Amino acid sequence: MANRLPVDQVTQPDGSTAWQRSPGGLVTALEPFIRGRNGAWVGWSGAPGEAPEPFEADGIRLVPVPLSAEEITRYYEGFSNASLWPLYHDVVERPQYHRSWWDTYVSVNEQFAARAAEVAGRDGVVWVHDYQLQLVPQMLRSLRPDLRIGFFLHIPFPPLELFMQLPGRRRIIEGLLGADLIGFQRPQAASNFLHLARTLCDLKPSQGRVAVDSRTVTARAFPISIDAKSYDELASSAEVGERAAEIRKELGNPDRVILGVDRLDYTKGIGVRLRAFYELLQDGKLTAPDTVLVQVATPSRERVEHYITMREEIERMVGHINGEFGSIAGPAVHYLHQSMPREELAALYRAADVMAVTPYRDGMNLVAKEYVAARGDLGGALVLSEFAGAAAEFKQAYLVNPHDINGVKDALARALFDPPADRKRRMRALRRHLFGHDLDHWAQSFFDALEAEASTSAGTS
Ligand code: GDG
Repeated sequence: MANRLPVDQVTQPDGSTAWQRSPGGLVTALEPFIRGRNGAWVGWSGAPGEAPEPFEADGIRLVPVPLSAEEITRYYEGFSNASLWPLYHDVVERPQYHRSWWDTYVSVNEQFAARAAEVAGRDGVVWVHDYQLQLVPQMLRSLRPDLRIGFFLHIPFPPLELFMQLPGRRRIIEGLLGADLIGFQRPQAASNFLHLARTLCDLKPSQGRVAVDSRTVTARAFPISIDAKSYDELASSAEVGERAAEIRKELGNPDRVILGVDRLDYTKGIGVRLRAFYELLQDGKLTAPDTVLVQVATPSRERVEHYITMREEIERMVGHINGEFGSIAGPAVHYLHQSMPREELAALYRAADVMAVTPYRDGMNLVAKEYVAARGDLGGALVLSEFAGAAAEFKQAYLVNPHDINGVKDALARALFDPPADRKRRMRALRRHLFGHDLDHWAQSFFDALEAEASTSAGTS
């Protein structure tokens, strides 16, 4: 179960509509598990109004949950993306709370739970994903006590000091405790959760586990990953290699290319790297267009207020830098507010000397992992925020504190100018870690742990 089904509705040339699989890594990773168990995917279709009947797409049974326009505004854009999202990301923006948003979050979670309760087989396994559905585990358990329930949170889980501001805070913790296994990106998130279970629900967690009624619930880290092998293959293909060379040519054959790829989101610290790049140009440590910054900012949540203002700020900054440091020969910052095909992204990774990933807070950050997977040539260097989940694994990246602009400038300069042998050594170490911890490893270890939990709980109850 996830907020979204892994499909998008597309309009055909003849005007009729059809479903097309969205290219996300998650569905590819889970596909073998879903198929192998005769499973289904429960989620929202992405459009308001009535839901189509369950259907098959590329061999996976999809079970749509309908959402009205008002539910989308309150549950999805409101409580999920304007209350929970900023709160869980260290209050980078001030969360907004409205009672009507919370009420709709509860009722939509009820609809999801009811739909899953109808379709799950007897003694089946249900894996619930992400912050939009945190009440589902408990709701589903009360409808279907025979099920084994896992939950995975893709974004950070905040410390007690921040979480306590959430109206509905206790319901959320109780909701999650309906699962047998709760997975987080980082160990700190699991311990934040257990601390809250103690404070808000008067429970006694110990060593990553907590007894609830006659059950045991486990909370642990399962850092998500990517399909490293297939990304590596894609990025080292002749087509992508040619396109990477062409990109550098189109950029005017600069000496150095810095790249950022993010959803246009205030958590991603796009402004941080623009600021650092700007100051390096001002200091004369870099010159444009010998060095350029390419920033892909994929459109995201465009109806949510915070996103509208942040887009204006970023675009003003890009204009400012280009006004000052661009030339007739070309801009200093190439800013692309658009979504692009996977192949083009892989070519950009391959064309970039430095990848700048500077979020203020991020559950994991798959872009960092994709960049490493794409650099089978051992070229390139990764500048990575300590506040991204990926930093816990990628110790050999150029790690930075995104709140410290001087530190970011310094890391960018080192990543650009360190001797090639040092950069290579770092990239080799990053790749070694990544290939030993890919997406399949993540999904398999979660399922294994869920099965182990269920048998332990069955033994103790
Ligand atoms: C959440 C958490 C966690 C981006 N632009 C384009 C494009 N992308 C793809 C990237 C990457 C994905 O989108 C973004 O993943 P991230 O992990 O960087 O960030 P979120 O979207 O915020 O994801 C995050 C993740 O869940 C998984 O648990 O890591 O912390 O916030 O795969 O390549 N893909 C294409 N065109 C684009 O223009 N094709």
